[in-house]
Amino acid sequence: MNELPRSRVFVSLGANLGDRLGALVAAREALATLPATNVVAASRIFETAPQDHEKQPSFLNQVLCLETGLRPHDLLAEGQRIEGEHGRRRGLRFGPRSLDIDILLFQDVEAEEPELMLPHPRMLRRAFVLVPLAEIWGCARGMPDLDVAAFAQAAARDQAVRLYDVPEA
Ligand code: PH2
Ligand code: MG
Ligand code: MG
Repeated sequence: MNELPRSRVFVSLGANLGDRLGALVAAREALATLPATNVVAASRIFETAPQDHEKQPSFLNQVLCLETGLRPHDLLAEGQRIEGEHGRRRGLRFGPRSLDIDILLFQDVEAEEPELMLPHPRMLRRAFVLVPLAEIWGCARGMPDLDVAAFAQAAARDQAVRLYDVPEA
């Protein structure tokens, strides 16, 4: 069967409940095994102060660059399935979560639907997205021409983001 041409996609991972590091590692492995999908690059992992709803534990965050033949809604559904398999319960908006997988940018796609907005509407004001995204922005193809490094620097001035020291396995 002929495969669809693959698109580059940036995805953000976040967790602030339970085994945060385990959830990020498992999410990356699960995304890498989706049909017609591979991980092109992974940022380092950052420990970040909670945004939008501040009374909750700190997060671990990471951004991945994927290449996928899946369509945006299919990737969204797969991400939600993986969240569910890692104990995600739908609760408070912006509240604590065992695993969050958000599509940030999808090559050559803009979407304005309640369940899928692309580019992600809040990404440019979130240091926990921008700082890891800036590390792997070299993978961008068919994305808006943004100075991600400058946005990351500006956001990181008032939002705490620090490199997370991943323990040796
Ligand atoms: N996710 C949210 C709300 N606030 N804050 C940080 N630091 N990291 C997140 O991933 C995060 C957040 C809603 O998805
Ligand atoms: Mg989110
Ligand atoms: Mg989400």
